[in-house]
Amino acid sequence: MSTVIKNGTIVTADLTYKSDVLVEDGQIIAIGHGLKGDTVLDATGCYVMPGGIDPHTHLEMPFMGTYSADDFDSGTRAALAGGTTMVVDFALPSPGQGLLDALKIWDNKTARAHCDYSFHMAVTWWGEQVFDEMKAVTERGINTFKHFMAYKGALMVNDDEMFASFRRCAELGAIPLVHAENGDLVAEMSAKLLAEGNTGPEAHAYSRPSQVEGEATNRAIMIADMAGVPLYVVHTSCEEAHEAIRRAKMNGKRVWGEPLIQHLTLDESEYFNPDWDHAARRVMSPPFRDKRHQDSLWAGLASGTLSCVATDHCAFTTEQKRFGVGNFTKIPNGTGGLEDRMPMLWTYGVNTGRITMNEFVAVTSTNIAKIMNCYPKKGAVLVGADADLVVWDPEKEKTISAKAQQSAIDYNVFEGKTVKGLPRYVMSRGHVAVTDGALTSVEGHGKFVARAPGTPVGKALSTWKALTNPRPVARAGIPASGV
Ligand code: DUC
Ligand code: ZN
Ligand code: ZN
Ligand code: ZN
Repeated sequence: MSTVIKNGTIVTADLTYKSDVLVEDGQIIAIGHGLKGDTVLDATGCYVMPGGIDPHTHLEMPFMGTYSADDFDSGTRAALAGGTTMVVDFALPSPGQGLLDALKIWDNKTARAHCDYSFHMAVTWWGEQVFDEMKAVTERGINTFKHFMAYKGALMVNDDEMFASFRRCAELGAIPLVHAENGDLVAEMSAKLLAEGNTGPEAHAYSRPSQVEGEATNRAIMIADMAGVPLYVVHTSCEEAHEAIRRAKMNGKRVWGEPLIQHLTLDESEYFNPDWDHAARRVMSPPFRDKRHQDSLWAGLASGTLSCVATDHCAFTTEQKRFGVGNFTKIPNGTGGLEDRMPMLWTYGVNTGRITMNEFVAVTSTNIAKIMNCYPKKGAVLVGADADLVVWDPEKEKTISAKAQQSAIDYNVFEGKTVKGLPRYVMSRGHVAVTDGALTSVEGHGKFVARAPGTPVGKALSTWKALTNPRPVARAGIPASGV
C-alpha cells in the first residue's frame, strides 16, 4: 500500500519547493510531480515538513517522590497530535544502579508508544561499573549521556565525576548533555529562602536565578573542552548561558544550546499569580525568566547560536504539584508541552517573523536529527528517509485547552493561547497518525531508533591533547611524578 501526498509545498531546513511525496513501507520512495499512490492525502495550501523530533522528554519518570504523569502512551499521542513524530527520552539510573539495568526498566515502559523514540542515558553517579557499561550502552544505539549539575543529593554529579564521564564520552565518540545549574548554590539558596519563611512557588524562581545557569553552562563548556568532547546543553533558558554558548562557538567549540518552547513564550510573572495552583503548575527547572532572556533565546534561534527547540516534557497533575504546599522545594519540577511545541513555535516564531519556515524545520527536527545522529533516517524529506512527515496547515487555528489535549494532566501551561498553524496530517513511518486534526495513531506502532556513536560531529577540537597521555616534566630538585 502506497500513499501519495499531493499538491503541497515541501519545506526542509534549506529548501522550499512544490512537489508530491510518495510513501511506501514506512519510507519516502519518490519525490516529484504527478506521482500516484493507492491513497491520496491532499496537501493543498499546506507545507510538507519532516515530523518534529523532541530531543528532551521525561515520560513515566520517577522524580521527587512520584512519577511524571504522561507515559509512552499519552506522551507519544500528545507528540503526534502536535506534529512531533519522535521523542528522545532519558533513562535514569538511580544512584548505584547499573546503566544496563536502568535501560531494561526504560525498555519496558515503551510497549504502548505511538511514535518512534530513542533514549539518552543519564550518568547519575560515577564508578567502574558506569565506566564499563557506557560502552555497552553505545552499542545499544545510545550515543548521548546526560549529566545533572543540579538536584544535589539526588541526581547531581560533581565536576570530577563529570570530567571523567566526559572523557569516557570522548573515547566512545558519544556526546555529553548537561542540565546546567549550580546545584550547590541552588541548595544553599533554597534552604535560606525556606528558613526566612518563603515557602510559595515564587521562591522556586528566586532560588535559581540566571547566574546559577550561566556559571554552570560555562563550567560545563570548559570541562568539555578539557575532555576534548562536544557538548549539548539542555534547556538553555537565559542570556548568561546563551552568552557562554555563543562564546564557545566563536572559539571553534562544538557546543549546542536547546531552548524550550516554555521559556520562549512564558515568563516569570506566572510565579506571582495569586492562585497557588497556577504558579505551582509552572514550576520547572530552570524557571521561566523575564523578557531580556526571552529576546536572547529568540535571537539565538534566528542567528543559529542556539540549535534546537525542545519541551523537557515532564508533566505532573495538580494533585502531584500540591505535594509542595507549604514548601516550594517539594513541588515536583516539570511542565508539559509536547502537543504544543510545534504550533506554539510556529505561531510565536514564524507568524511573527522571528524565524523563517526553514529555520522552524531546522530547530524542531533536522538539527536535532543531525546532532543526535539519526539523520537522514529522521529529520529529512528525502528518498530513503523514514516517512515521518507533517502536512502543516498554516491557516488552521485553535485555542489551546486542557479539555482537548492528549496529555494525562488536568491543565495546560499554554491554556487560552490561540495558535495559528497546525497539522492537517501527521505520518509516523508511513502510518497516518493524525487526520484533519483527529488522532488516528496506533498504540505500539513506535519503535526504538538506534543512534550510533562516532558521528562526524562526534569529535571536538581538543585543546589539551596531553590529557590522554600525561608526560611528567623533571625540574631541578623536584622528581618528575607519573610514569
Ligand atoms: N527539570 C524539570 O523541570 N523537570 C525534570 C527535570 C528537570 O531538569
Ligand atoms: Zn534538566
Ligand atoms: Zn529534562
Ligand atoms: Zn502502523
